[in-house]
Amino acid sequence: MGKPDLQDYIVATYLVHGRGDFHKKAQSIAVGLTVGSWTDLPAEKQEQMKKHLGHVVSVEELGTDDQGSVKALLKIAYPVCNFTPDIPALLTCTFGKLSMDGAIKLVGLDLPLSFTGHFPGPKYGIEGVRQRLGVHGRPLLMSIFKSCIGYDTDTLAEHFYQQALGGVDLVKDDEIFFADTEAPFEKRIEACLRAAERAAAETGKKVLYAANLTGPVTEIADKAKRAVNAGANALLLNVLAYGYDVLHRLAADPEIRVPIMAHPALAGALYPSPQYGISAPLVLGKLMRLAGADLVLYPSPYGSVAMERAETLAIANELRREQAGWKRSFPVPSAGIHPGLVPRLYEDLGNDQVINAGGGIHGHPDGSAAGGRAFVAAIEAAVNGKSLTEAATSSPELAKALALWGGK
Ligand code: 1AE
Repeated sequence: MGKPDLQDYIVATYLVHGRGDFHKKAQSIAVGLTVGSWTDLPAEKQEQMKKHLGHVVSVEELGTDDQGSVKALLKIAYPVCNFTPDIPALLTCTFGKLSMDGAIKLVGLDLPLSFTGHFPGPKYGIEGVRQRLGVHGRPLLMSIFKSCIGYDTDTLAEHFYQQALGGVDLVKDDEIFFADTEAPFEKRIEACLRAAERAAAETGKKVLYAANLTGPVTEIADKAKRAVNAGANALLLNVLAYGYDVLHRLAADPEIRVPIMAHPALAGALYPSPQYGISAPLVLGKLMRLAGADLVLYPSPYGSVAMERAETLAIANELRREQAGWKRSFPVPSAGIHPGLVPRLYEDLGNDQVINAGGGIHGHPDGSAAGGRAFVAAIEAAVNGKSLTEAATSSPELAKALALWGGK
């Protein structure tokens, strides 16, 4: 059978390790994940099933690993007509059962317009979030609420005020904030937005608040709409715990008129193995944007939950690459970020990123507002090509942060 025209196929790339016949393996995937069996089918049935049959695009051996296993890249093309236009179908039909079949990792998904055209992508993206804040020409700064659980609404609103006073652009709930009876969701949103206005009267700056969207999946869209009606200006979702399709449906809903931030919780169960799982640029880059995340958190190469620099750049590339009809998503390198790391983050990603910190803001010796100011000074220095040491001469907050955490 001749090579198919790939514009109506989804092409999955797998990294496999083993000692067997990779061509046979590739052929069994192409058939097994599509029509089930081929050569045993009578000619008439083959004709009927032809449009659903998968094809091997290529098999490339890459050499031998330390354990003597041969590595290979297999590319398999799956007909778009086998998929419903959603991420559960995409993942199940390209890697569902296969993910449990030995040393195999999904490392690429080339998606044709006949599939991606059904996905609206991010509703706001980088430009939409910038417009909402009125901030252009520099990285944004986000602070993470730390210690949310067990605090009442007034206390959290005061914490919000301190963070906003420091000059951050966004504040997000901690992703573990589910049990919020002391600070119920809508009341907390209203209180934090009042705190944002109080801070804005002093700083002149707008701040977005991403409240953590929690609860049963059957109620989550209604809850998001209630949040919007209560004045919410952003939302946070633990996408992998809920499933990409939940994000997709929230992002596609015209009544949910706020940017959605994707938290990477659970991603470590998927990407770190060199032999198994799904690659980080797919899990946290391509699929998050496909599902409609406006901002995506992921581990930075320099902080406490380190990820390979090349992988982090590949994630950012997936989030920001030009793609017809889709807005670009903000990369948010996170975890253990402090002001001393700002020059490296800036060198890697430039202006279109969100610099995000929890401990690096709240752990400042003079408190959260001072922590924010230290970051503001570090970002301003990076944008203007100044060293942190030079910037610290006019920012006592930055000087104290550098003394505590290091950085030049
Ligand atoms: C990669 C996710 C980072 C995150 O969610 C988080 O809470 C970071 O906190 P810090 O900045 O490490 O204190």
